[in-house]
Amino acid sequence: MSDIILPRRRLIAGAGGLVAALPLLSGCDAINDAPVTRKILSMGEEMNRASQRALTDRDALAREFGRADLSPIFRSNGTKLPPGAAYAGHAASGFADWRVKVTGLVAKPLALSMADIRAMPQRTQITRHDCVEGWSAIGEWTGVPLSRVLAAAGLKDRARYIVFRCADRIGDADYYESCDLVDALHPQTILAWALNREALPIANGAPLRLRIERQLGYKHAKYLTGIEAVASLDAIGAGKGGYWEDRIDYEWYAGI
Ligand SMILES: Nc1nc2c(c(=O)[nH]1)N[C@H]1C(S)=C(S)[C@@H](COP(=O)(O)O)O[C@H]1N2
Ligand SMILES: [Mo]
Repeated sequence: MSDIILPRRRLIAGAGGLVAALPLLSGCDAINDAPVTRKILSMGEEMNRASQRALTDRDALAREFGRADLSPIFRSNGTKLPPGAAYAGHAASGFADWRVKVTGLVAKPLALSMADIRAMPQRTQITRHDCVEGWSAIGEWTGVPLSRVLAAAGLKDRARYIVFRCADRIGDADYYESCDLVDALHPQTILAWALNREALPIANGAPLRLRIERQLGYKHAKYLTGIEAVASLDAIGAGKGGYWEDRIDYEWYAGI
């Protein structure tokens, strides 16, 4: 069994706080010899294989495209301009005073300016955005990997989910989203400030939006104001992990 457990341990260690969440079978006890135990262990082994496959798949990269594939126009959906004087003021001053707060289960809470974010290591990726409403678009995104921001803040062991807070309100509630640490630490999960090598347009989430490339469009929170590490989503919004998840039957894990 060690050939199964060891890669899982490595993978899980890479995800930091996930370590305690996933049970590992120990394969070296004397009781292994009892036939019933052996049967149960081999069932566990199959489950290990299945969960390893699932985790490995979730680590895979989303397809990346070339510049020739870029959509001529990257349309906007949902909020196109957050209402209110506060956002208008930020937009008028080029988001010079915009801060993205990193809070919750972190060793060192942060309040990052756009200059701070641009000074961190960057990643550029050309990916396809898929909206459940039935459209797709290919865009080139540049931003800081979320893993870098979380590393700078220092995730505490109890952190299991990352909540994304947004500046816009739809109807009676603020837009928000969340993901687990597999997606939060995925190399293509970035906080993007540029679309097609230009400053992110307001309609697409200026000054900063999430790109979480293995999931559907509504997970890609725009107008980011906060990033919060939590142990549970129960007390956030209505507890289903996102604005649309709380209201209609959109899946929390919207994998593509
Ligand atoms: N803050 C915020 N983020 C949001 C939304 C929104 O209304 N508000 N809409 C979501 C949906 S449904 C989609 S498809 C994408 C659209 O991104 P775009 O406007 O850049 O096309 O943003 C997502 N993120
Ligand atoms: Mo969407």
